[in-house]
Amino acid sequence: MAKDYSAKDIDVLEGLEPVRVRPGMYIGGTDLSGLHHLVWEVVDNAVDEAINGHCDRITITIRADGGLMVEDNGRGIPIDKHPKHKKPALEIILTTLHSGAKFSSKSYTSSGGLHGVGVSVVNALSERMEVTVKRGGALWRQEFRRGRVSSRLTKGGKAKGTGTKITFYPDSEIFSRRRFNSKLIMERAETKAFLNSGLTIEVIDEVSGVSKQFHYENGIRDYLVKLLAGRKRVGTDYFYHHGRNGLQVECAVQWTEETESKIYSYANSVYTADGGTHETGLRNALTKALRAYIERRNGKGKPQQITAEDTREGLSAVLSVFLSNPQFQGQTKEKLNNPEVLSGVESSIRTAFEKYLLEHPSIAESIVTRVTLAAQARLASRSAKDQVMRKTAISHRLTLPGKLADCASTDPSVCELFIVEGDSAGGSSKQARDRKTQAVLPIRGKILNVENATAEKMANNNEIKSLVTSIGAGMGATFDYSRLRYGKIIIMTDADVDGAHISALLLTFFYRYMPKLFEKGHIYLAQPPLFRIEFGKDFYYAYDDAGKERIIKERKAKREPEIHRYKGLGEMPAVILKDTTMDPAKRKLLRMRVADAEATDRAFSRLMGKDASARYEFIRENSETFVKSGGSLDV
Ligand code: 28F
Repeated sequence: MAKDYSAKDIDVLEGLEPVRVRPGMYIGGTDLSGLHHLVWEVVDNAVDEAINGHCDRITITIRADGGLMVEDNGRGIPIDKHPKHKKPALEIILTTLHSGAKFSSKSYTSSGGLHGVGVSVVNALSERMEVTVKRGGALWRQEFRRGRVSSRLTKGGKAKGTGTKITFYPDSEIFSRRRFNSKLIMERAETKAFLNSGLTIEVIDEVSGVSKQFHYENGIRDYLVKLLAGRKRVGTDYFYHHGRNGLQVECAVQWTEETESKIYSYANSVYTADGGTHETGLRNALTKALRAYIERRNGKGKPQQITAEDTREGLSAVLSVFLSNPQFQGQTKEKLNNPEVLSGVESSIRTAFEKYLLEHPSIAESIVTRVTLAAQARLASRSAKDQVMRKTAISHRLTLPGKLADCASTDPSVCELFIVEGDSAGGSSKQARDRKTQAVLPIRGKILNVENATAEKMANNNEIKSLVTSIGAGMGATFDYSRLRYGKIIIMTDADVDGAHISALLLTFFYRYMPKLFEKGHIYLAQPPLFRIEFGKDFYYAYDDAGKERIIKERKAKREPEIHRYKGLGEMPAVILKDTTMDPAKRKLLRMRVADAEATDRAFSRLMGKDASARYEFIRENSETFVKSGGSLDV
């Protein structure tokens, strides 16, 4: 039990000025939420007395005169004089920031809403605060204004029993709205009663005349029953555990037939909406205990692998931990961070739950059935998802144009589609490709001049249709970027005028009907070589006339080199096509970027009237050249 404190146990830190200067730093804000933080701070100090076993009744009164009163029947705040500061402990606690008991592992000091910034903050933000203490058979009283002493501690008449009563009036200079929300206060009071079984909390609202009393002998068990009212529960009863070994762990757990999962978790009776290490410990404990139980039941042979996900489905639980140094994370401080709590909670609950399952075989069976159902649903849905994916892929493949030589991988980030002109090119590129990641679609003849074709003419054009189906993302308004089947779409046409024309038409088509492919840089132009220049056994490739001249000049060869001009991809040996144009490690690609969509739009409209070579020049001007340096292109 906590040792008896007195004035000497207070470590005084600083005055209250900072609190009035920046109240938001201490109570989060000066709106109604901040106003109610004043209430929670005072209530939590009274609840602390209950947690430490000295109080079993708290009364909260919303006064008609705008004040808020909290009274407990604890030991009463000490009033003995501080040996150094020569002031009563009560005065020091009420007028200095962070004054309060040094942490001791035995007493669970409050970490209520403000995490124990202390009642002095409430005092600083109150026009008036009146504190009365019953202690040592006498009634003591002291008043404060905006955190400063306004009357000395006075000893009144005889007092029966002990306790603390605090009445405060929020400062109108700080809070523009000062109406207390009785529904909110009642809810919070009820939760405190659930979390501290045996504690009676009464809320009296003098404004509405309504008052309510909360008392739960079975604490969080009653809480769970209330939470599960009307829900289809699994098993005839819940699992309850209360363990104390330094860390105090209490939980009430029951599954429901529904899929949603809700854990109400608390640390030192503060709601941790974002969970934390205590919740993780609970989840681990339940999963591991159920796994152990199932393995024991099925025999080692067939461990039904259930996952945390399976135990989460339909899980409802109230988890309450008490520890002496709670660490809360994040801005809203609604997540418990203490690492040691995870293993503490897990071991405490796992042992108890394993025992519970063995001692309640029929309930255990209901839980195992429920969790196994979740596991089967998970496996089924996973395979269904795969099924759908596969089917889509298969069905998609079934509708893919016959002339598409598709690649094996279905991962768009590695797959490439080469659009080639004519069957001969198609042939050699199909040989040259890497079947795993490179698909080839031969486009026969000149596809429609899409620039001024009507939509239905487009839609009926076989070339367009096979192109759209192969790419897999639809076109125009129905274009769905997420269904793109290839990370790179590479136009590989002969380097002659015809090839340039086809390239221009394809680019126009993509620009008009799949603009996102341009925006995201998925469109490339392959760069097949025009010339192979041989100096004896040495050989070079040139991609245009200028390149050819440059190579010959540089070599200053004695003998004339042998120059071979490639008429078209179709008559280029597959191995050379691969080495010079398709192999990602050796090729060069022109990546099409729409630097300025508007200018490109105008240019395409203008170009579609011009001859192909002008178009081709435009294309080359509008592209980034990736000179292969061995690295892979980033897409
Ligand atoms: C209406 C709000 O604040 N109740 C409180 C106590 C009791 C003790 C205490 C509080 C002593 C030195 C910190 C009494 N006797 N209700 C309340 N009840 N604070 S606040 O002590 C404060 C410590 O520094 C108390 C023996 N030990 C503790």
